Amino acid sequence: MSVVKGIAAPLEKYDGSSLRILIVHTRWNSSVVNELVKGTIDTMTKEHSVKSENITIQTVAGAFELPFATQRLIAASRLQATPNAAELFSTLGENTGPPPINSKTFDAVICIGVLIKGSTMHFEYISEAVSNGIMRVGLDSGIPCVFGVLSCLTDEQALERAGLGVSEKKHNHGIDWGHCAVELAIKNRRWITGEI
Ligand code: DLZ
Repeated sequence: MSVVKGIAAPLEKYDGSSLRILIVHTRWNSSVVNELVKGTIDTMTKEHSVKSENITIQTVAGAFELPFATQRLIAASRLQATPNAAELFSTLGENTGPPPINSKTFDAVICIGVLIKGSTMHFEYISEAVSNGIMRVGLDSGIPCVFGVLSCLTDEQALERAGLGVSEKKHNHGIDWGHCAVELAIKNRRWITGEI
C-alpha cells in the first residue's frame, strides 16, 4: 500500500550557515522534550550547516508559557539589535511588519513542548491556546515560528513521536521541525526583500 501521510522532500537544498535560530522548549515532560530538541538541533546542524553557536536555547515551565516567552524573546533580540531609540520604539509594537535582518535578530523560532492528555479538560484548553498563541506570535512578529508541540493522548504516543517508542513507526518529529525552520527562515529572508 502506498504511503499517504507525511511530508514530501523539499525542492532545494537550504544552506543554514548564516541563520540565527531560537529554540524555546518546555521543562514539562522533559524526557520526551529533550529528545525532540536534540532531533531538531541535529537536523539543523548536520543537514543544513546551522552553526551551534547561532542556536539560542531558552526554557519555560510548560507549553502554556511558550507563546509569551517567544514573543518577549523576539522583542529582546530586537532591543539588542536596534542601535537607536526611534528604531527601537518602532519595533516594539505588534503588527509592525518584518524585522530588520542583522546579527541579533532571529531568523526562525522553534517552540517545543509535549502535552499529554489527562482526565480533565486542561489538555483541550492548553492545546488550543498554545497553537493559536504560537501562530499569532509568528504572524505579528514576521518571524517564522515553528509549531513543535505534540498533543498526545497517551505517553506511548509521545514516546513514539520523539523516536523513543517500541513501535516500528516511531519517528522523532524534531527532525521535521529542524527542516521546517531552516526552509522557512531562508524563504522568509527572500520574501522580506520582495523576492519570490
Ligand atoms: C499543568 C500542566 C499539565 C497538567 N500538563 C502539561 C503538559 O502535559 N505539558 C505541558 O507542557 N504543560 C503542562 N502543564 C503546565 C502548563 O502548560 C503551564 O505551565 C501551567 O499551567 C502554568 O501556566
